[in-house]
Amino acid sequence: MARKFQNFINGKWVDAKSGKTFENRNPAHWDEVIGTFPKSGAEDVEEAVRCARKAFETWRLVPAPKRGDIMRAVGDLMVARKEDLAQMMTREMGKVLTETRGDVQEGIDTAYYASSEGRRLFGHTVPSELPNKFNMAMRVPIGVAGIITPWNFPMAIPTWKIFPALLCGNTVVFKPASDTPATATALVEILTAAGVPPGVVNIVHGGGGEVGNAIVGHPDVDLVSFTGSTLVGKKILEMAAATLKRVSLELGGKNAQMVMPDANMELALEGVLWGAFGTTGQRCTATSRLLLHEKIHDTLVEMLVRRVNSLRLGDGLKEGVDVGPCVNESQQQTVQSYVEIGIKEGATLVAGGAVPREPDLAHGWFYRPTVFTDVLPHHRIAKEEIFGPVLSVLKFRTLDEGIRIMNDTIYGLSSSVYTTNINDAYTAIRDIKAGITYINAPTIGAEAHMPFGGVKQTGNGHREGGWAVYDFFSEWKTVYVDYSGGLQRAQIDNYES
Ligand code: UN1
Repeated sequence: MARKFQNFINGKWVDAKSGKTFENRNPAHWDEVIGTFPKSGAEDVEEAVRCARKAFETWRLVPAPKRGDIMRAVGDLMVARKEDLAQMMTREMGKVLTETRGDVQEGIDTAYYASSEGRRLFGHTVPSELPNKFNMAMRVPIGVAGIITPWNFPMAIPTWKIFPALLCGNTVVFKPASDTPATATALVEILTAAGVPPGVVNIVHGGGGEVGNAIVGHPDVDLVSFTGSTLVGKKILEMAAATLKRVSLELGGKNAQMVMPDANMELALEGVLWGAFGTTGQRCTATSRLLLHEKIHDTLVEMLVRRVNSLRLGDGLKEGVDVGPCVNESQQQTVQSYVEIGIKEGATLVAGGAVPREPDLAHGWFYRPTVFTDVLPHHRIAKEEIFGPVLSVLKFRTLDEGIRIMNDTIYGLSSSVYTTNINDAYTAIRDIKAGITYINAPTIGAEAHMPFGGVKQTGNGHREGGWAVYDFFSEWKTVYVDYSGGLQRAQIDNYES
């Protein structure tokens, strides 16, 4: 019997007011139902926001170090449940167990970082221009945070947003992706077990059109943090303009790995295999373009094709599987349609390009790891985010040309250069337009204590991760204390002539 899941509002597990539900299935075996979840609507969001607003009045007054202690307990509980969370996540969205363990670990790292931030949350004290006057700026909580997250990092991404939001003293209304509601539910259970009081974290399951829109449109939601597609991100920003909410968007990518002729070829090969086909290519940091210098192009393509063809597809829970399924049928169809586009545009399909026919893969949304060569910068498969196991290989002749091709995209999340030439490495670091640049490492692999985010249409300038995310989830309060006993006029009394 599939488990029946519920929303969590004001410390209580409840059904959607409408009583409607939806199913969540295992993408590696779509006949396996993981659970039924409430198909919520605006009325459920209304209730959650009301309770979060009320809880804010007490949570904002809890000392930040105390909130940090709760975050440490959250981390400890995640450590204890790491394996069972990873197994649940693999069943729910398909990526292999080593990766879902990494996903949980990213959450653990984020919890411990948040815990220590409780004893920092630094502000500034700054000298006043007037005597006997004290100036400071401190971080204060903002209010109710709407958190809308994707399915590809079902644990890590919610923790990137929820932990700093809570640590800063905000309360949360959380809408996880409909493809990964069970992992999200486990996170809320852990937060509650660690001592987060009723109303401080609320989860409302359901679709973006109903639950997501209701959160973004709600006048009592003060900030929204969203990770997902650029298309939806733009709509969120438009909708949020009506109430002038603070919005953090982490959107699409068309990340490239560039290989110079002096690079270590084995290393570059390992890098692109991991970057392009890890998580079945379903990361916003995934490598979807491989830029090869003409001198090593043919050699590396040959090495690559051999290895891509030997990647083992399968249920991510099984030992020895390299690549899991796409998350759902529509994602698999998107991949197939881009393969057809690539062929039509004149690129050469050198690996994959099909749904596998093996009987043990017949009940999952699998797609063979795919490589195109002879891709040109104007091809759609060189420009558009596919979010699947498809790699486009392009050729360049000089470092400058490589960087130009690298930057020829509306996105700017992650980037990678393989070279042993330090001058080229630093030139690339300076000239690549992306939020993240790796040297001799793949485009994936961001660490939780570093800023994460992109430029151009990958986002709207905010960062997650590390110290930077605390800027988003707190507001500056500037304070002047005049202890001179008289009226002192800034800009005037010091400059009377
Ligand atoms: C994402 O794809 O949205 O750097 C996040 C990485 C991971 C996070 C990816 N640590 O690939």
